[in-house]
Amino acid sequence: MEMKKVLTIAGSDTSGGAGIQADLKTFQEHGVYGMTALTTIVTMDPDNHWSHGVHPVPIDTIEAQLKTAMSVGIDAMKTGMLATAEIIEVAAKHMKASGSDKIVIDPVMVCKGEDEVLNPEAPVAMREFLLPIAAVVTPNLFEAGQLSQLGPIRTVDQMKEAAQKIVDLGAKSVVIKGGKQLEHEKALDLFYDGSDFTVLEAEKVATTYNHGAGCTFAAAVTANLANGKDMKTAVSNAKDFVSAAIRHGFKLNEYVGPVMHGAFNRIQK
Ligand code: PXL
Repeated sequence: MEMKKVLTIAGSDTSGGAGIQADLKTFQEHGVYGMTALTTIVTMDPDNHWSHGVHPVPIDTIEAQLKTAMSVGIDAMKTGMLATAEIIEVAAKHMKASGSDKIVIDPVMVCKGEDEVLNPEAPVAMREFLLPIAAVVTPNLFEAGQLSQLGPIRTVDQMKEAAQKIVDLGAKSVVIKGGKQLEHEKALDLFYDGSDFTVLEAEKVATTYNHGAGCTFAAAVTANLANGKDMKTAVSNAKDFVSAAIRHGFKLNEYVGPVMHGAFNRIQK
């Protein structure tokens, strides 16, 4: 059996629920071979309310990882936390040079629970370098507001407007994760491929143990693309995968509860 190779260009979440850890666990669940280019290491301070420390990897080391991974030939790739405009630009250069049409951009701007944008230059650099090479972009509501420059998004109509703007900036498609943040009784996500809008509905799950849901969703889309699924199917399969992971989220400590990456395959289909 030919093994599909996937690459994540993302940060390390030491707590294991999000970032490169979420990506590798999700890739494994999909039977694809995961590779990594690590951009930052995120730590949490147990003596200060789990506040996050972001420790960037030197740019030369990031570039050396990208060269290593790209040299083997990658079937699909994704980005997560890229942290600085410089990292965004270097990652985009290597992804573009790969010629891949299966590039999933998860435009991570904040970690859950932290509401400052990691770096104000990041959305600008994402618009310029990442959206034009994206097969799909997977922003949450906040990130969609930043990428589209529409600001806070609260309704499905505003999600559609943001989706159109993101496609106008060069992305082939976009899925805006309204999730349970949206003022609606269901958890709604919006998929737009430049011609049709599809609203994906799921029951809201009453849990705060959903750390890593965004990374897991984007990684599942990437794995599905590597496995030959078309974009709409990849997005819909990924939503089922992450919904099961959220339903089985668990408490790690008093500050964080990650999703259960293996729930879809081993607890409930
Ligand atoms: O969930 C966003 C995220 C992405 N990547 C890394 C993270 C986090 C949040 O903690 O640590 C590495």
